[in-house]
Amino acid sequence: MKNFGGLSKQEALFEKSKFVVISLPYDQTASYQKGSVNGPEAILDASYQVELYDEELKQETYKLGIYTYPHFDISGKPEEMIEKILPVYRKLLKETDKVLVGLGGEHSVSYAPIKAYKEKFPNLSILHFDAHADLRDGYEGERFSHAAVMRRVSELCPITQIGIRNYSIGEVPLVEGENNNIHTYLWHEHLPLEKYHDEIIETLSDTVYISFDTDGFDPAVFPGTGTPEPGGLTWYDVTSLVRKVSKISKIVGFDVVELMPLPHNKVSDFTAAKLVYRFMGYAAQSLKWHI
Ligand SMILES: [Mn+2]
Repeated sequence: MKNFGGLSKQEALFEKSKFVVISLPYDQTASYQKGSVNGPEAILDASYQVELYDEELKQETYKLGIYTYPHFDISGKPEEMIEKILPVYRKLLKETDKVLVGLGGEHSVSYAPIKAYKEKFPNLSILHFDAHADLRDGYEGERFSHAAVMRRVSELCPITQIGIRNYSIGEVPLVEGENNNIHTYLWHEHLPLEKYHDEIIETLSDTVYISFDTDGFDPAVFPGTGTPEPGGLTWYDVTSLVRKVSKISKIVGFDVVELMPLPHNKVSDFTAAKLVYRFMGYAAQSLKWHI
């Protein structure tokens, strides 16, 4: 198995690493195109091409150590998948202060990490990037479907959604603010996004977990995803917001999900890998980890 960033064994020792990259390959409930099960491996592959000097943060984040967790089986029904991920996250969070980085896989894999994080950080809030609200109470009979994942998460802690431009009529009351735990910033009603940065940050607590569904990006920016949706975020829409968040709140963990690698176009794989590395940099700065 590959180490994130192509780091040497020495640079990727568990004991010395501030980051743990955890592959969550799963696409059991995907409703349109499957393939996100191959997302984690494609991100690890592409991470070899990411320059280790971060040009925006002007730092070599990898010097904090990035450990790549060994592959473990998460196949089965969503409830089984959750029960397989939970003990891994719980143990790491209990025994270390490392930032855990989940690589999806479809979005349903985010539930278990967030549940474990919430147990450690009672004040946790979620910054959620996505084209889809994912607020259904269930989908095709499955309560833990990718299309219901943020509904389940909102039962654990407050969520703030960015990039949303697709939801069903049943989700309208939630999107429009019926539930105090759910703050939805509809993409087409909040442009340019910079105008809303301060308001968005106000909705977050001092301890933030980022769940990043890559279909939040404009598909012109990021075509490799199973459920593409026109419109959406650019690279700088994302980085400028998260950079600001990192100056105010602690970013304690994150996941990047729903990459569906395309056979002849690596832009999405590389963008996901670079996003993961950039988010590590923001997390490090927010936690005042000095390199
Ligand atoms: Mn989505």
